[in-house]
Amino acid sequence: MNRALIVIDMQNDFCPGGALAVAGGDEIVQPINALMGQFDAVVLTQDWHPADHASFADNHPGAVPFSVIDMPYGPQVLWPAHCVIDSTGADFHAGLDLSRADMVIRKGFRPQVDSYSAFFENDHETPTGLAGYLRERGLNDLSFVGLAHDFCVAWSAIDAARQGFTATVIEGATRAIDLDGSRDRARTDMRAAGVNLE
Ligand code: VGL
Ligand code: ZN
Repeated sequence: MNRALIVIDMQNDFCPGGALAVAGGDEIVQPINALMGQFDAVVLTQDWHPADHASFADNHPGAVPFSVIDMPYGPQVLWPAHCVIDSTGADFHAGLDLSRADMVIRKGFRPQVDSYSAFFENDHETPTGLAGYLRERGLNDLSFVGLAHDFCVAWSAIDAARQGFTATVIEGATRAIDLDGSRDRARTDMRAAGVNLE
């Protein structure tokens, strides 16, 4: 009764045709649906940004998407505008089975700080509340799937391991953005943090 499937950001903007499309992002929808039945709980995360979000290149005059700037909390990749609150791009992929989701947690809604991890904003100190929810339900064995492997999935799994959860990434049910080697780096960082890759 302690195993949760954490489904990261399975939203239109991260799937082919979306504003920040991850190659093959839609291929993992059915595999994720099939996994849901094997878990005691299913949690979905939803990237949820205001239009003036500081992670959008458009909000930095002269900046190009995928460049990196320094924010007060550290380096930040500037993304194309994506997952804007109430937009179609922010909706879950139409094929994703929402009926099994016990909990939907939104992240990235503070204009001045990005939030890759399901647990903390990118300042690494502002919690989303997810750890408390999982602990209160006794869910201590977490498996991560979804998008993107090398950003939100990796950061979530690393934070989970650091907080004492058992953390596994089911890599076949993820896809990576792979920006300048970020996929390999994410794998190295996850292993170093004690995340199981399967
Ligand atoms: C993500 C970049 C920006 C993700 C979210 O879900 O991996 N990546 N926002
Ligand atoms: Zn985002």
